[in-house]
Amino acid sequence: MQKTLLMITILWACYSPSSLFAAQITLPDVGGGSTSFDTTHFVDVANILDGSVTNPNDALGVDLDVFASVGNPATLELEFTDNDVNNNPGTDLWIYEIGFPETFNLTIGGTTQLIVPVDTLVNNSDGADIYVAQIEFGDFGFASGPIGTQTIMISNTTNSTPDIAAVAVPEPATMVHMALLGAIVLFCRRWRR
Ligand SMILES: [Ca+2]
Ligand SMILES: [Ca+2]
Ligand SMILES: [Ca+2]
Ligand SMILES: [Ca+2]
Repeated sequence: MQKTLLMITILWACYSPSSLFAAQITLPDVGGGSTSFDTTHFVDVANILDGSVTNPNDALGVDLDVFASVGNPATLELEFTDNDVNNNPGTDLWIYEIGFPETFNLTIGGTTQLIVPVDTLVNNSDGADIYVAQIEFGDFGFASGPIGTQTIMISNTTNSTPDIAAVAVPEPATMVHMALLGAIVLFCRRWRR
């Protein structure tokens, strides 16, 4: 019985490797592509530091149809609690912004930069344009590896109202997943012999 279950599991793994990614969410990338995020990689806590922020918790999670609107002036503090925040190869923090592409200030570890979101060429289910800011932690002065803070601050000093729909760190486990997939493919090939 156990052997049968094992064989079924191996067959499932051999023929459905994509199901290993069941805990992942796919969101639009810049220029019409898409990228997968583990569900834990989204930001976890939202606090209003000052000013008026409408629906701050809509910056959490994966839903691009609802968003936090950061008033003028206002500051939204976002914290990751169940996932590491590292300066990995490639961009490290993606912030989704909806509708008109509003700029905002982003503060991480005491450094502030003006952020300009880029069009994904994809709309949400309400027909609103989806923009994304892909942040490189090296631009904020962080070395490779853990950046030493789990908190970011989005502040608005302009006349616009940024609409923050989702904030996530993209796939620090991509290399692990690829290695795992490679190992499974290798194992399946050997098992079939
Ligand atoms: Ca998280
Ligand atoms: Ca990086
Ligand atoms: Ca907007
Ligand atoms: Ca949202």
